Amino acid sequence: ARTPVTVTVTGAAGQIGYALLFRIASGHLLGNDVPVRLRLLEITPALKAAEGTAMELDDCAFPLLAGIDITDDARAAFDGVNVALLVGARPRTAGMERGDLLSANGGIFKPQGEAINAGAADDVRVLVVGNPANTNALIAASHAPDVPSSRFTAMTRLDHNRAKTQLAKKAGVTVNDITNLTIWGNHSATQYPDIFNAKVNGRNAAEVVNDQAWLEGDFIPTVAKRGAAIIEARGASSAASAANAAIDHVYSWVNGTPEGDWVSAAIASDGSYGVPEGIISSFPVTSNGGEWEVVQGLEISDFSRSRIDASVAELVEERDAVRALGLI
Ligand code: NAX
Repeated sequence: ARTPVTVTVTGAAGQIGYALLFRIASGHLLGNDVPVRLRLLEITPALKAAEGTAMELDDCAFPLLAGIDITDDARAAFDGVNVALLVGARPRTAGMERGDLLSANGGIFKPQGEAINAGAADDVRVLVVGNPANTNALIAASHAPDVPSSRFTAMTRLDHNRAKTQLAKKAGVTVNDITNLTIWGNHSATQYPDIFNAKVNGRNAAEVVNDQAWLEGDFIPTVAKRGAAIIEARGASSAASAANAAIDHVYSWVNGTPEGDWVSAAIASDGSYGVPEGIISSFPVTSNGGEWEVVQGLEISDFSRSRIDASVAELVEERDAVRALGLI
């Protein structure tokens, strides 16, 4: 039998954790033949709730679930970790300044980066879901100097999946007919969903749709503000769809992307497309052999250029702010 893969989930007692853990344990994260050992990291007051979730996981009798450990100690949680899903974060509350938000998250992602550096397995892959995801990933990565920076990523796959469905609806097709979509930049309201390089049944999506007013007035804001629309409708933020996107991200990373298509993920920039080196920005990416690679040579129109630049500028500002706070 295969050695179980150790998967650590932070914020395991939260609502994304609740939607995520059962899918990991049932084989959706890595494959239906890969046993997993779960490590749940929570803050002390939430340990009891995490234990409740673990009881339910036990009660599923998942054949692939080799064990569950629950802890409030980051060192224990990341010891030997192969896949780390950093979901727990400090949300912005009313009246909170950006500096306070970044500091509070620095207090979470700095020690977690250090713990990953100290104990993770050589093949560790990290996905940050907790917001501000791109910058939290940058903080964690900068405290893990022994781990290649390419192993720290942030999630824009939910934005990617949202864009896919919106484009499919507009084009009157299903998501199976949509390929080559890209989310560029930050996982925030400035993100840029790019349909100019996307395809609908192999045809250029922007030409198929041919509706710039829809693109600017409907598509881009609908994708960028979808999180707020979910909160408005559901009375709670996206959870199952966020968990699903985290599953998609790791599955693509580990098992590869289909020939001829790509996905979106926020990874450390190598300077491609003029994005400053080192910031964690969303790109069109393929995965082959377990490593993300930025898709090169795409044509970037003036419209796309200005949108990408605006989102990247926001990421540069966030990086400068966490640098000024001594968090990286
Ligand atoms: P919840 O508030 O339901 O759960 C968060 C959990 O994290 C809580 O149980 C809390 O105790 C735990 N936690 C806090 N600090 C921790 C620490 N230092 N170590 C371990 N656990 C800690 O939030 P939920 O709805 O699950 O969302 C989690 C995060 O995902 C939020 O930051 C949210 O903004 C972010 N999201 C990111 C998305 C993305 O696309 N990148 C989309 C969905 C979601 O909004």
